[in-house]
Amino acid sequence: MCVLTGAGISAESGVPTFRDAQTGLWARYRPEDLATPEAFARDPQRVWEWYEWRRELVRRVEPNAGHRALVELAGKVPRLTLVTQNVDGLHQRAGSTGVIEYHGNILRDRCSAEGTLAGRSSLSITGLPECARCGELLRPDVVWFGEAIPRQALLEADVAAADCDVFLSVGTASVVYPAAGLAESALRSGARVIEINTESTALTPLADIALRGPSGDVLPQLLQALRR
Ligand code: BV8
Repeated sequence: MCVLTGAGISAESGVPTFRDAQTGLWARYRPEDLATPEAFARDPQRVWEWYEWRRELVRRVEPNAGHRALVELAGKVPRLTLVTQNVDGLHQRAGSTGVIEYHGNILRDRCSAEGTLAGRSSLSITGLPECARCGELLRPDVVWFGEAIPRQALLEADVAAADCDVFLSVGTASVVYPAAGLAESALRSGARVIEINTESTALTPLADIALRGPSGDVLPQLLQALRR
């Protein structure tokens, strides 16, 4: 089994999805305009403000029944590979292991020049975090639009999608590539594709089964059915 999750699985934990109108302060910004290397080069302060706001929010929330159901599901099938587009780390906090963080993790910093992970260092005069080794700005360890997926994650997810018997897509609009291509790859390899989403998406017409509802309800129900 290969599972791909998106922002929808964290929605019931209180993490706004990308397609929701961003609440409050960020209502006027589009993620596509902030989550890019160009935005960071142009205005690192504003990009860091957005990520700090999201980090604080992620630190305050808890995994929900959907995250926990995937932990239990992993014990019920011969092999389950969990690929997430989310950067909130909630799958790991729920107990999932071997999580493929396709778009990185918002709670980690990395040096914008060396690419290496960095502990939080001294803040520069502008209040922005700098690399203790080279003095360049730190950035969140996430994949921005226009940036490549980390090689290891790309390869492992490709193999899991091509090899699986069942591909489960949970809480994603299936708009962002190459993540959205994983379900198509599974279909081409003859896998059954199941989608769990509160709405229909670009994947719905291609899926063998589309379960309509919040993942915090549907995933536990799916598990219940497996227990019989
Ligand atoms: C790449 C990390 C090439 C950062 C993210 C034109 C110009 C430029 C680029 C492109 C272009 N056209 C295509 C591209 C490629 C681009 C792309 O796909 N753009 C889209 C907008 C068309 N992709 C990229 O740029 C990727 N890189 O292509 O690089 C390359 C190759 C080699 C060398 C160099 C370069 C990188 C994309 C990664 C971007 N980073 N996140 C951060 O988080 O800050 S993307 C981010 O948005 C998320 O990670 C996620 O992937 C995406 C949001 O999507 P979803 O997760 O689906 O969430 P969304 O809000 O959209 O939907 C929520 C869903 O949940 C909905 O369907 C809703 O109905 C449902 N839902 C809600 N509540 C529930 C629920 N479901 C169940 N239960 C509920 N309770």
